[in-house]
Amino acid sequence: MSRVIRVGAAQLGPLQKSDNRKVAVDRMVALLEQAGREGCNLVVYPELALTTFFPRWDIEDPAEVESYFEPDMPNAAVQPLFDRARELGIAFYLGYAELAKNGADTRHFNTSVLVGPDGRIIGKYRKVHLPGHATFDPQRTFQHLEKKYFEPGDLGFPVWPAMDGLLGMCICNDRRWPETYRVMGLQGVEMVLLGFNTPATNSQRPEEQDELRGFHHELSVQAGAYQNGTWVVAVAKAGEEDGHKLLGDSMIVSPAGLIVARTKTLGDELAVADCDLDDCVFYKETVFDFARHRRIEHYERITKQVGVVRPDSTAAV
Ligand code: ING
Repeated sequence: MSRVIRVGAAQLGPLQKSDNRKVAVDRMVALLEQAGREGCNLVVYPELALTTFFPRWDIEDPAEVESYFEPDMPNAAVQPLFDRARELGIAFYLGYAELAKNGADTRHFNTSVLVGPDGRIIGKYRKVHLPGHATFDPQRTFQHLEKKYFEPGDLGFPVWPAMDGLLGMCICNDRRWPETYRVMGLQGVEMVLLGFNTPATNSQRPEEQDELRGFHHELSVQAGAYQNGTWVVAVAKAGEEDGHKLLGDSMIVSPAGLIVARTKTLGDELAVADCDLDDCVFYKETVFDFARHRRIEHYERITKQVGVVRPDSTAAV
């Protein structure tokens, strides 16, 4: 038997600071219509898909910072996307900047939601691994101030029963950390959905070749998929935003770690693949049968230590 989800990786081209939510939503709806014509059941949009990647700017005005966040989801600006997806019966992943209000307490997260084909939110994820820095860094060729604008996610790495399988989410930098996939892998995840906004150059090593950035992106996603026997769908916001280049290379990776679909441009582009969740079973029952092969008695450092603790050079072997 097979459990095929036809997935549309809905890459967005650049969103400029001057582009409002309607620009983004109209383009996402157009990709949704194409996904509908191509028979997709699930569409994955990028991280922070409603605005430009604003953490590249050191914004002093609190009101301007708040203008990038969504107090509610859905809201009037994104309702056309929710409505059209429900009409088409297509589930989707959407990344956005979340303003979380709890009474007088307001918190800021880099967030994604998984929305079912009926338009209801199945689950929410808040980005755990925030890259970059919290204050202006003059040493960098450009800023990456996610630690200024967002708190680390507080929801862990959940996995939800959905679409006849087990689906999980993460966001951008999370894909570089094996812990991200393994925590979901230990819940049996069969498809990890993620959006990303990845600068095409290294702000701390400008001479680094762009190709290396692409290689590290592919390496991270392919390893995460294979080592946990799961599909991974990784979708970029790409192209040049106000003079800053973002990586494209959106892709759909199989549990074997193979790239089965990928985008070719740096614009709005849909890459489609039929993803059979049953393809996960062989890897989960053989090479990555965690219950048979893992030896947790040797893994304690992974949860007990944050940074590196080097061995005492005088310690006896
Ligand atoms: N962007 C980048 C990412 O992890 C980065 C930041 C790039 C960190 C390359 C380290 C190396 O893809 C976001 N938004 O996390």
